[in-house]
Amino acid sequence: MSDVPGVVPAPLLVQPSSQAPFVITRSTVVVVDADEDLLPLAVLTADLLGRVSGRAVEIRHAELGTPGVVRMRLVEDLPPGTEPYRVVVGDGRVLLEARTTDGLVHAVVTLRQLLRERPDGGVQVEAVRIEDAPRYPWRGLSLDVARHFVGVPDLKVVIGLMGHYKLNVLHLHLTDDQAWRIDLPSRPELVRRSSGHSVGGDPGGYYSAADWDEILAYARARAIRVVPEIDVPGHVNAALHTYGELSPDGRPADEYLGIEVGFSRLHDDLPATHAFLVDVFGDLADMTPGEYLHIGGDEVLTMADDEYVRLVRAASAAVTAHGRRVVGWQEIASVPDLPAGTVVQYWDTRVDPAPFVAAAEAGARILVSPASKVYLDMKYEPGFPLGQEWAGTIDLRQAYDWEPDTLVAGLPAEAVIGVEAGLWTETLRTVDDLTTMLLPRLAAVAEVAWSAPARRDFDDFTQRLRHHGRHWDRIGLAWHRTPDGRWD
Ligand code: TNX
Repeated sequence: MSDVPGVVPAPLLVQPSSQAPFVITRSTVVVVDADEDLLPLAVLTADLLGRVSGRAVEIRHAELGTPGVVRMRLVEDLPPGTEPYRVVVGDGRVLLEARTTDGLVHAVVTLRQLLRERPDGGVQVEAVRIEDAPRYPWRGLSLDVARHFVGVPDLKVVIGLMGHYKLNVLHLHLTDDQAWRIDLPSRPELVRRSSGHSVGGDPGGYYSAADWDEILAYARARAIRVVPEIDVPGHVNAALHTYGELSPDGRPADEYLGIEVGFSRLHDDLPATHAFLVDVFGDLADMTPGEYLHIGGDEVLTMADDEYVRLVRAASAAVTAHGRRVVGWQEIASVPDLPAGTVVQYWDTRVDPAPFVAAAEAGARILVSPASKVYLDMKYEPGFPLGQEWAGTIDLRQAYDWEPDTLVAGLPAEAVIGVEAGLWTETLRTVDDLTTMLLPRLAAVAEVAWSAPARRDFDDFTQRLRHHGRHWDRIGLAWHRTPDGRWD
């Protein structure tokens, strides 16, 4: 299959041609329709082409018949959905087409991956026609900013990588036992009292309302939606540390900076609990556009089933009251009558999936995040200096060679809405730590989520990925040269 222009995830159709390549020259311009929505993307593209070539690339509105043109436009003759796109390179020009700006973002990313340095130091793209569309509508990364805080500049690095691999959902795990990382207008005490540290006493932090807007906009410009998570009714020690009223003895819990799980919990019979749920999910809904809010629901090890059901229902009701859909970890599958359209996130490969399959059969949508394949905080190999090992080790091939549709026996394939990688940060302290765990495995997960099964082949993937290793080096990202890749 190796039509190696090095695009990851593999597009649906790649047709090299013998026409003249596109070469960035002094006369290269980006041409867009006079459509306000397209302008920011045209600016980004011109900037990118300018940076890689060392020449200033301008933007024009008129249709130019000259070579050296990157033409960007919205069209209708593509498969349905917001994401399909087309890239046509030949006769010294580039045509980028999609139905929506999100589709055009994907086209620009593909173009970026096609750029190659010429022996004379210039930059060019070989003639090719690419037609592409994703397999799944939800291609996510879940990032834990609670165990170790990830500040806005570092978060932008992660978002940039997601965009480069056409991932479209950033799921932020904003709260946990150790800390609360988002400032909510009705509950300012949460970050004031419970955001100061990270695991092991490392520095903490939180996102202000202005930070949050900046994150949303940065993601949006890269065709990425943000799904924030406030984890309840377990993983709540940070909230218990802020508010004594959330515990039966009325006393604030001690700060917790270890890495145990499952010990903290809300209490259904305390009135403060219900006011808390209404406020925090209400604020989160007000601050975040988009369809989904994540309520957590995982690893509540010290609560009777009936109380768990009541609390998950209360959190879900707080979300649906704002017209949003609920996302929750797989444990919520045990709750009868989840709201219509709820997304249940499969993660724990160690337990019996029967309740989970039953929820899917009853209409839940399933997001597939098997810890043993896509928890990218798992070590690459035994003895790796970063990460954990409770779900095993995950090398590049293991992150690549699996099938979302058939992973869980009995799961109806049409219930699967997508694939989400996870990055938990108990052991990850710096942006270099984050990118070392993400690269190259994030590219593997992205291909699982985007590319048609018939287009997937590990050997071909590592061939295409070779070029990406050079790119990560060039832009100074830390990454792991996995023995099962083919690096220079
Ligand atoms: C399980 S995955 C957790 C997290 C941990 C992670 C570490 C899930 C829903 N819960 O609380 O951080 O393992 O890999």
